[in-house]
Amino acid sequence: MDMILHHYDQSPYSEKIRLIFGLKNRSWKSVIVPMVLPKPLLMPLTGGYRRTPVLQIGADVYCDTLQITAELDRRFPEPRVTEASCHGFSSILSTWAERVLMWPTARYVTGANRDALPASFFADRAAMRGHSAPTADEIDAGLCHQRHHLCLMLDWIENLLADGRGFLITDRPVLGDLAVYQRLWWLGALGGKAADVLDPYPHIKAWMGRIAAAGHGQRTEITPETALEVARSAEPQPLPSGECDPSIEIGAEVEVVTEDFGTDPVRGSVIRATAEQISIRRSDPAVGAVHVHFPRLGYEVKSV
Ligand SMILES: N[C@@H](CCC(=O)N[C@@H](CS)C(=O)NCC(=O)O)C(=O)O
Repeated sequence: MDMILHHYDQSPYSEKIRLIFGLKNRSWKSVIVPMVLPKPLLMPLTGGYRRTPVLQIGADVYCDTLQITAELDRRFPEPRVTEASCHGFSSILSTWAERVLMWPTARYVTGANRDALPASFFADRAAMRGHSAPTADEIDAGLCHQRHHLCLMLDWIENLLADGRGFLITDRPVLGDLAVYQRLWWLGALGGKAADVLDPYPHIKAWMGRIAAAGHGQRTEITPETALEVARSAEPQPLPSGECDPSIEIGAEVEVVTEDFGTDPVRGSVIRATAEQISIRRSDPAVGAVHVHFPRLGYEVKSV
């Protein structure tokens, strides 16, 4: 069954998944989603989850790049991105990249390129986090501070690579590399006005070139309507066996909610819960029954 990535080209988290398609040399279908709400042709699949990207395989919907990565490694184990032998450090680095390095990269790249973004971008992202939208003057005033913090962290990455290693953790790119990479790749995206921040970092630039060499696999565009039709005419696939988390009852009605922001809950009945993943069943007139899969890390499961 085809893999359908709901994404947009400028999305750094999506770039991580596009690179995993490249590393695994896979063919995939691309559906472009809007950068800001509303996303009426995505919601029937996810039930309210608005973040980017989302992977759809038939009537199975994978939310969050952690879950997408785990699923791609399960289906196509060679080469593994969540390599067991370095999973600890790789996960620590990935979590640091996407929860700490995340902020100065996001604020600097969007601030420096504010003219290249849709007019509603800052209001949309502020609302997603429960804030009011910053003014253009506030954005400009913060740029120097964000760049300074970003450079402190770039120094650490440059230092890691200065011993001549090819990749951050092992002899090939794994999850931790891809998570750091997606943050830094974004510096060159949008209008390109943040790209020069990498100029003093030759080791980082060379490492980024080695990762980019994976490419994106074979991509074909399809419409969002076609993706909905694919879900409607498919059945969710049987779930892999694994040790279940006894604290979550199968069949229970729950809401899965992101812990950070973009917190629209996704409601459904539990079909599988392990220490690392939760899958719920829900239905929507546009797609019929779908299984929606989330990682446990970063998500709360609430009984309703
Ligand atoms: N933890 C999520 C974070 C994804 C994320 O924050 N993506 C950004 C875009 S790169 C986003 O969702 N922005 C809001 C949107 O696209 O609606 C993941 O790993 O997939």
